[in-house]
Amino acid sequence: MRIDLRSDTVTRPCPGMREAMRAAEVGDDVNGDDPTVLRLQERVAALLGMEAGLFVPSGTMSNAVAVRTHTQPGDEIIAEESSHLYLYEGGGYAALSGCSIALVPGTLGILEPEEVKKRIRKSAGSRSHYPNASLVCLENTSNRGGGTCYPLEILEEICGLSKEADCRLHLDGARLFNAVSASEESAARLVKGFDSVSVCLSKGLGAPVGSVLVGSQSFIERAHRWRKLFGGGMRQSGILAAAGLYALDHNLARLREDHRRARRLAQGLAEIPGLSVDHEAVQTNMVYLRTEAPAKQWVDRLAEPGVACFALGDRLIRLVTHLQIDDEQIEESLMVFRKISSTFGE
Ligand code: TLP
Repeated sequence: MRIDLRSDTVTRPCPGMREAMRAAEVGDDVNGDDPTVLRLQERVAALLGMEAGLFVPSGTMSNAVAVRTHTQPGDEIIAEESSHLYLYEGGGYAALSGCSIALVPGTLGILEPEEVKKRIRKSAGSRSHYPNASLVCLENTSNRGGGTCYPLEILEEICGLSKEADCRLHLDGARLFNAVSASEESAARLVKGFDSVSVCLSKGLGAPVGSVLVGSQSFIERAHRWRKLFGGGMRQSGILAAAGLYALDHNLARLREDHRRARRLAQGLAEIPGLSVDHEAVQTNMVYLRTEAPAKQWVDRLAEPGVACFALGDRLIRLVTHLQIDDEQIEESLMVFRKISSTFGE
């Protein structure tokens, strides 16, 4: 595909990143002596104002390890109804942690504190009818919400009420740095009330593999055991961690370019007959596009001239900007969209 807008996961390591990987000093991380992995874990923990970090192979495993570490089988977790944890992680919370899930409807993926509070239920006081809600999971940015960001006050309110109800808080921050870039806040400020945070290196930051789970020292010590059980202990993983460190050095500040290009894409697409965009939702690097014709037909016709994107519903397409999409490709994809639009009239 010439212009790959399917996801920010599709980027390939640039020559500088590959060189950093080649030159990485490695050890055996299962034995805890890979210096590059240790550096990455410390760096991400410090960036997020947390005590410790754990390098894991994927965002999915990072969330699974967090849920398992925070909960007991029979507990309930609370999450937004279109969260990645619920929609796209194979039901891991049930299969790997034995938890049920209480789904809360959000607006553009963002939860209202009152709605979260209503869903928290405890076994005590219910004659043991209810499970124990013990973990609230938020996602920032919200992927299915459109790449939308939580306002800081809402985060603080949800963290406060969850703690009062004796629940732990986990943040799926696969795209936390997009939220940081779109706000005036530091990463540490945005995650302050959380007990654990998962950040992905292989989305907008452009590394080929890996996520880092951060939290308190004691949380990470317990999480270490579950990473091992889930098969996520890696050996000379400094090669991968080096890509993550390179990404943190080179690709954080440029996320705002992806956001600017997503806004340009949204604006251009909204002018094309048969397409509409909710501009309020275009806050970071994603554009969700409503189509009058079936989304699958759009995706198939766009593929021919080389524009790749995903249909995420009958009439819904997602486009994602990333570090291998430049201004020229945005203009070229708009041209292709215009051309395809005219084929629906025929
Ligand atoms: N999201 C992918 C697909 O799985 C949908 C994408 O293309 O957006 N949390 C969030 C919010 C995510 O968007 C993703 C990946 C993950 C976790 C999981 O990360 P990986 O793919 O590393 O397991």
